[in-house]
Amino acid sequence: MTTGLQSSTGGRKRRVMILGADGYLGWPTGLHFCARGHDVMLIDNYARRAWDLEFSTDTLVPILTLEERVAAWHEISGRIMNFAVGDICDYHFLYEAFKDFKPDVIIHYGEQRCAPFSMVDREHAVMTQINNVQGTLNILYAMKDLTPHAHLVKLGTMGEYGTPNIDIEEGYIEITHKGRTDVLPYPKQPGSFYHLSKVHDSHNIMFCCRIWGLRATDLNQGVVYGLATEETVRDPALATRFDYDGIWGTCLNRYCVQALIGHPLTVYGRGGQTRGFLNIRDTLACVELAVLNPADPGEFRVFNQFTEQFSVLQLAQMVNEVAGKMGLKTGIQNLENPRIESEDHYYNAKHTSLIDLGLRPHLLSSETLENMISFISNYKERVCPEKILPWVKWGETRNRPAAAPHRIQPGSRVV
Ligand code: NAD
Ligand code: USQ
Repeated sequence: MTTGLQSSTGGRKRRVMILGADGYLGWPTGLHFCARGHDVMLIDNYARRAWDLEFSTDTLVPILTLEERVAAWHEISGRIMNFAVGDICDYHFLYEAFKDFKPDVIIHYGEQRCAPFSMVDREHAVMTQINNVQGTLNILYAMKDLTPHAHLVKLGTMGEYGTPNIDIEEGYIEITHKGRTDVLPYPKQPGSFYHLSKVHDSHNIMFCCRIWGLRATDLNQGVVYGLATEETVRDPALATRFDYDGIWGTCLNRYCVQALIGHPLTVYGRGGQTRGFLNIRDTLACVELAVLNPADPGEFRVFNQFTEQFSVLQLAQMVNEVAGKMGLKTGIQNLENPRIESEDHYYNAKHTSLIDLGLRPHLLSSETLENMISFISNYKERVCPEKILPWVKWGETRNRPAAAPHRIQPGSRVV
């Protein structure tokens, strides 16, 4: 609840710069912070919209440009957000944005975030790692040069850890080796060139905290689901993007769209792959908690940001059951797994730091799934069934574009 500036900003109004603000999570985060009285600056280069054009994918829920969304928000709420369209890999652009806005918090979502897209071929792997690593390095340099006391809140991923056969800790693990003990970064075994880019970022940020005294929180987030936040539901003009295709869509969001159109739910392999998941509302709450409780100067803090863990088969079973109750005929299909990953493994990841700071999770329930499916049913006619099956195969990524068998012309729609 926003009950006034003093309480809604946690006692201190922040100057919050959001990088990647045109994306699934960046846009609702901008609305969330602006609605709570903070000064907000949105930055994005629309890279994601360009990447969609490449294989003719599109958000299920239509979205306006940043300029139009910011104008709509102003009309609806009376509040103003600053925005700039530009590339964070362009240091001159980023430096000027930092100099003008002087953020005291930088929330960094602005990366190529998709594992299959990074595994299409050499070109996509290189692009992903250059975009992500260079962008983050530029932010670190801009912070050092212009805002050394600011707090970087960086979106990392649970996938940095992979699926080790021991409990996953929050960033660090105490190790005793040959009689000596130290607390060291938790070992990383990521599963795609995208996930690897996040590991490279973590190392670079940790190094800059150590040598320059910067402060940073790495939020190792699990897979996010849902699309309704307190602000996005206020008007269709405030909606955020929603991916469901075989490249960009994440599993639970995909299952809901598949259920809606009666497509068998696409479980890859045996479906024992277990991951951390969280509702999009909890992404916003976690990021806000990190912002209001900053890391200390020189500290590289790591939180595991998810609220529950499920196997992908368990999720499909839950969606199948809810869909059945809603009168939708779907079913579950175990597809040949396009990825190289364990399908049956131990998984127990710690995630208490954000709970200790006050997070009250929105846990997954039948009602959540029913609400999601009902909401997206407004856009059923925009679903392209040809886009659902995955086609990027980890074992076949090579030095030339992979075939895209389900490619169709931009703008085509199957009702
Ligand atoms: P998204 O693709 O919807 O949004 C990312 C945005 O960043 C896009 O709008 C894109 O145009 C922008 N961007 C990319 N490179 C840029 C650059 N060089 N300069 C300026 N803008 C740039 O992704 P999302 O789902 O909102 O994810 C946001 C962040 O959260 C990512 O870093 C992702 O790795 C992380 N994350 C996402 C999830 C999830 O389930 N969606 C889970 C864990 C972590
Ligand atoms: N999967 C299926 N069926 C599908 C889609 C996916 O079984 O239709 C499986 C995948 O094989 C994988 C798991 O579901 O085992 C998760 O895949 P995903 O596509 O839902 O998510 P992932 O590729 O891991 O990436 C997403 C976001 C990424 C974020 C990551 C968090 O795109 O930005 O970093 O979730 S995490 O998984 O914790 O690393």
